[in-house]
Amino acid sequence: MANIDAYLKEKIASSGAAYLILIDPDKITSEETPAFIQDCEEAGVDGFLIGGSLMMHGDLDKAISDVKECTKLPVIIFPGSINQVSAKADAILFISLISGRNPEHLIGKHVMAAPLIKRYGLEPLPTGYMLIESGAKTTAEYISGSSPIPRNKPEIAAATALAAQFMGMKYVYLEAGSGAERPVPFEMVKLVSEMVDIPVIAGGGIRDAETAAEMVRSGAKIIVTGNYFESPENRPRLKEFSRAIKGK
Ligand code: 1GP
Repeated sequence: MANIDAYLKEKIASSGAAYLILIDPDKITSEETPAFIQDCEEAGVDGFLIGGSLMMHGDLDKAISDVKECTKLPVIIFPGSINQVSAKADAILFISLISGRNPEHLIGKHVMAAPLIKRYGLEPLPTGYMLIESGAKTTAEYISGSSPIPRNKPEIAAATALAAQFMGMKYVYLEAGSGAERPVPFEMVKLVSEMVDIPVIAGGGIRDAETAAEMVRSGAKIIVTGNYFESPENRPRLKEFSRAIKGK
């Protein structure tokens, strides 16, 4: 699919918010993929993020091909590391870990990845990525070796997001971490959304439709869920999440 940035912004304009499902290649098999993608499509999901902080045995290329075989919805890489650049996706979140102060995650990895992204013809989506304290230490925090923004300091998140916008980033991502005990506080989503003009993405620890809806009411424009729908018994609720996010 061409121009994923325009696609996402059109979805946000028409529905108020977009809904992306995070697929962790470690957590789904090729056999399970078609039924899951079909459920997502029927529920009105707008696209897929694919990647993970840690990839134990999953094959990113294969996982992307599996998804793309079943859908025309965009597949966007959410890279956990420099190894997660694949020509098979439509786009890649070009993330800078702006909550941290580790130069490798602010520019180092990017220098290594940029030529590859160009060669593969992947659309980069420049994204200011912020880890937000969410209870227990998350994989993203541990792997990146950076501390999250304290959850009771929304003003730090807002100032950081504004700096990202001024640097030209197109999205800002408030991340509680996959499987987080607590999602990003609504108050923080609200303050950040009021501060910036670029779309705010919220994810991590969202396990019910009402939380997703409240994220959107607080100003988030893209909602991401991963873990919750990895369990097949939760999938009948996909539609409820999607409707809540789109304010229906
Ligand atoms: C997306 O990493 C999250 O930002 C996904 O989090 O797996 O907790 O939904 P969950």
